[in-house]
Amino acid sequence: MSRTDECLEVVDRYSARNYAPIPVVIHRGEGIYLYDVEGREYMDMLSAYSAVNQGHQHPHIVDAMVKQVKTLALTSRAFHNDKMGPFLQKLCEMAGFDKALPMNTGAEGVETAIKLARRWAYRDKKVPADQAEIIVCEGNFHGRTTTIVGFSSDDGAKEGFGPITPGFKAVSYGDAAALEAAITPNTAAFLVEPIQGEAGVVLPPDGYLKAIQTICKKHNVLLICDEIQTGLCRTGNMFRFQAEAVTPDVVIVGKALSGGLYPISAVLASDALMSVFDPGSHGSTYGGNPLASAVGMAALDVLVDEKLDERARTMGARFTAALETMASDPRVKEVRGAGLLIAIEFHEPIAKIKVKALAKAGVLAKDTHETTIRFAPPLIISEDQVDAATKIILEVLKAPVKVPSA
Ligand code: IF1
Repeated sequence: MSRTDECLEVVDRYSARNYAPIPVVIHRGEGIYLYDVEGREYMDMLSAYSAVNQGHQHPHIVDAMVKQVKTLALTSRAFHNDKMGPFLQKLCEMAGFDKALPMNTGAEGVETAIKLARRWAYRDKKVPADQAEIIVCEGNFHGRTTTIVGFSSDDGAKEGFGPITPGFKAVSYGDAAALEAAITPNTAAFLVEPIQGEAGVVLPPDGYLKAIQTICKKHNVLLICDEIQTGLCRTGNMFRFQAEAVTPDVVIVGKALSGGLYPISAVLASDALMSVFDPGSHGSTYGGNPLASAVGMAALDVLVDEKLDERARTMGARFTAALETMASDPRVKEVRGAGLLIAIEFHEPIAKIKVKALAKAGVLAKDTHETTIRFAPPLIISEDQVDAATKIILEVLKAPVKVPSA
């Protein structure tokens, strides 16, 4: 039995079946490369869903992590540690916000923003007790807690997990007029992804972010941007909202805040908004711990020092241009994206077959919604690596396939 088969067998035996990964077993990573247990090399075109924007095992972040882990990892928030303050200062200054609240996973960041919006609605907007509403978008993905899946439009993510947390309603994504029509005096916030990731890299129309900001301001509704996937240089700016010179009231970051080494998320807001949290109202055993703070600091350094926003723009343009040479293929519906968050959509449900063929050819990418393949390599990717990856991708995508009958 191969090493791969042995690994798959033990996972099959002991792991809950809440995923169906492609049957590749990764053992080691470096930069844009992953190596499986057989020693085969792959180019990573997923970056752990944009958590690894800085590349696997980035030496600067690994060094910071190793140094800190030998000194101090966790105190809880019952005591101060000497690393959290400087980390949050750096994050706030980079993002242009007064204050940050550190958590661990993206979903916890989203939950934090929801709690912030509700408290603000009761304290400042004077919404009657327990009547606050938050507007979300159809096709959203914000995580997997019971509250968050309750307002998902994906049946697979929510089915059987009721009763659903009340206080959310969904409007069509990219439709500013629909948002305005849904706002009531009890609306606390609009929670939105600047680009929808899970939905298949769905870009709203130009001017949408600006329009929703204007509408939110007009109606005294908080604009909460979930930048967990789009932020931290992935789409060619430090944050996607900068593409339309918008300033949200609340921003949620996660994933690449650690360069993939550790779960770190944070919510950013003004002093006034963040003041809704008083001692005892929110927290987490691990949030803001010194190990996370040292890793987060180093991860932010790399984004800035290596100008990964610029890199995402130039390499993204090169990658997209290569994929667009397939635009004339009748099976291709669209190539779209921003920076290095790119998708190719087919008219036919061939994404899964193609993703498996790509893995065989040494390129790891992820299908979504049967017809779409996402490409999101680490932002440190070089020109030569873009060319090598897109050469393989084009060869694999152009090959004819038998479409599975439904
Ligand atoms: C999984 C998708 C990506 C996110 C946004 C919050 C979270 C995520 C915009 C929650 C997480 C992940 C989680 C991962 C799959 C993945 C994903 F396909 F499901 F949508 F990236 F595209 N907001 N996205 O994208 O963050 O709690 O996971 O740290 O397997 O669930 P988390």
